[in-house]
Amino acid sequence: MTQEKLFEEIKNAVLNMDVKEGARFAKLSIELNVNPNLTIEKGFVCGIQIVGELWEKGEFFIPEIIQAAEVVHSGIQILKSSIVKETLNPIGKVVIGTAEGDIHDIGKSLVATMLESAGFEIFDLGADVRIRKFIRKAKETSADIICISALLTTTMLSQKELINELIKNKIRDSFKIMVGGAPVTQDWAQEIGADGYAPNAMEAIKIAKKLLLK
Ligand code: B1M
Repeated sequence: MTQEKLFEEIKNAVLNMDVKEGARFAKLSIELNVNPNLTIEKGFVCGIQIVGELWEKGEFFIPEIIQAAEVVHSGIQILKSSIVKETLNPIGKVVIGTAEGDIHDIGKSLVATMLESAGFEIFDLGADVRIRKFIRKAKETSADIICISALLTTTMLSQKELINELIKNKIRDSFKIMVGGAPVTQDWAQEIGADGYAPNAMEAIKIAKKLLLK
């Protein structure tokens, strides 16, 4: 099977909300030695983006999107095992989660997986995470970076609140803050005083490495 055909089958599995097929093709991707990052991006992520477009057109509904997201999650979980880690010893510690009130976790999980593959130790708090929980975990683990993802224009505000809370507690300089998520921009990151912004998971690796040097 060609790579293109494989990616097409994966997109179809996401569109058909077929977890079994998604898993089967993720395993096939490993057997065929296809770059797992490419399979995630051009197969699973492309699939969920199309689902998003169909939702906007009113052709998909929430339960179907949840099921399609499940296909993406399980595919990424399988492919994660074949993403080669760059180093054995952690190069830095990252606390990551999705902002409070936001249950979108695919992008956040992808960023976590990529950072882990780049050698970061990851403390993934999941989705809908309270600011207090981010701060508690970052203190407890002596994290270098706190990564906060937001997919909704409403929950983006939590990124600003996190920074304000760190300032209020006089610990702003203890951690670097990286923000991301579909509605987030470089301008927003600057406006709220974040240390870094990444538009996608690959870029998140570059930015996180840069932040370690600062
Ligand atoms: Co929702 N949803 N959703 N949704 N959903 C969006 C985000 C939306 C854009 C759809 C639309 O209207 N076109 C829209 C947001 C509008 C807005 O605020 N601007 C929306 C809405 C409105 C909602 C609800 C309010 C709908 C409702 O109930 N009426 C509701 C909110 C629930 C909540 O959170 N409280 C809701 C619910 C859901 C589902 C549960 C059904 C499901 C989520 C399932 C899950 O994640 N487990 C869902 C989904 C799947 C989507 C879409 C279709 C896909 C999101 C996704 O996973 N993309 C999305 C439409 C779209 O994006 N086209 C949509 C793939 C993912 C890999 O991309 O997350 O952008 P992304 O991550 C990228 C980058 O952004 C970046 O790297 C990632 C990889 O490259 N990145 C970071 C992400 N985090 C980062 C952090 C970083 C750095 C980079 O550093 C910290």
